[in-house]
Amino acid sequence: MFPERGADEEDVLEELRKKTSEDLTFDSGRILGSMCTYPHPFAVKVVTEFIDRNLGDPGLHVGSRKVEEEAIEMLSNLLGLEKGYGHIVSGGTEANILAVRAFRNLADVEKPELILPKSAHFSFIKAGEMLGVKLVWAELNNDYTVNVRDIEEKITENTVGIVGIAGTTGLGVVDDIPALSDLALDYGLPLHVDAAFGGFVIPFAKELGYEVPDFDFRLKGVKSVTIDPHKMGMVPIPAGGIIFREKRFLEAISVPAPYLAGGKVWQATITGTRPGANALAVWAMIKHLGFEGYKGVVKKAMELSRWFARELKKIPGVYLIREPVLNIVSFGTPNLEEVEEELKRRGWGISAHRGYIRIVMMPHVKREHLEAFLGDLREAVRN
Ligand code: 0PR
Repeated sequence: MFPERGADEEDVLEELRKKTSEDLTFDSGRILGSMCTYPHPFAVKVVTEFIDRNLGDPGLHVGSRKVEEEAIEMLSNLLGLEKGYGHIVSGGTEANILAVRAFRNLADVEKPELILPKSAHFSFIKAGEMLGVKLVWAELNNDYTVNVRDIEEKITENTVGIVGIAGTTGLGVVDDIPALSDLALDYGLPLHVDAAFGGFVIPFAKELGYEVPDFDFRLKGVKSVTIDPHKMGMVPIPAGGIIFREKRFLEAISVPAPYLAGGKVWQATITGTRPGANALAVWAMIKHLGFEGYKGVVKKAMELSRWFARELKKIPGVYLIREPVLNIVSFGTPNLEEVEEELKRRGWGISAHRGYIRIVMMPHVKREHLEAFLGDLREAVRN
């Protein structure tokens, strides 16, 4: 019911705290299956200070628009491109939708089709439905990377683009993007790389000596990349990223918004009014942590994931779905559903996929949390 009269802030807050007390929080260490984390305190500070900025009307917030452009430029650099074109958006879903939209609009095909791995995130289902693009699902290899030959066989005159994934949602697997890039170039098709998760992991993991395939704009067939600062970038939700290699992709999805303060304004994003504060926080976090700072975050996460994978293997009956590539470890157990139920009953925030449990070593996940989890897992499996 809409209240007739207002209440004191303290009373309202108290009620809110009570209502949300059932939520799991990141700082409790119980959330092990999420790709989000407690945002970096500096990013929170930035969002608070600039909370009123609206990038939907860049003519009003001219400075913020420039900062967004600089954030896109820095992300492009991280991904091997001197200058890219894109936006800080609401998340990986919007970023993926924008990429599919650009590919479709540029292709001029009556019955557009997009070829994507069976491991692709469900955001592509939304994209396909909204954009009238038929999704053609490609098979996976035994190691859960996409089968490049199957993608090639599925190319038709209606194909508007190909998708590869750098850090799959379930297993953190990185597809053979170099091979996909070659294929895309051979057929004159654009390749979109969904690095929503991996974008803030792979560049640093590579530098640390982990063997991960190339995945970014250094490969000429890659025309767009999704990279989400609200995952491993530690920026508050919402902060996704979409970057295109060339301006024409962005232009293909831009619509005029002629009455806005900036005069001749074009909008490419799905959202109109959209948070400037989060884009500023992306910029600020990159400036604050730098490559070395993020490398340190990724180092801890990667080491923890390797340790956790080794520990899991010591539990009778528990098996890895595959050796981890990034900081995601997924495993199966006997009586999986019962084990999942028991772990959830014991207060663990895990992500139960079909056939396995996914643990994501986000910055809030510490070794002591995982040790406690392993103890509970051992008991849950035994029962
Ligand atoms: N692409 C990939 C590869 C993803 O893993 C995700 C989200 C997306 C795109 C879409 O990103 P947005 O959710 O930002 O639109 N992957 C996570 C997942 O499905 C999202 C998530 C995050 C789920 C936190 C749960 C959670 O607690 O696992």
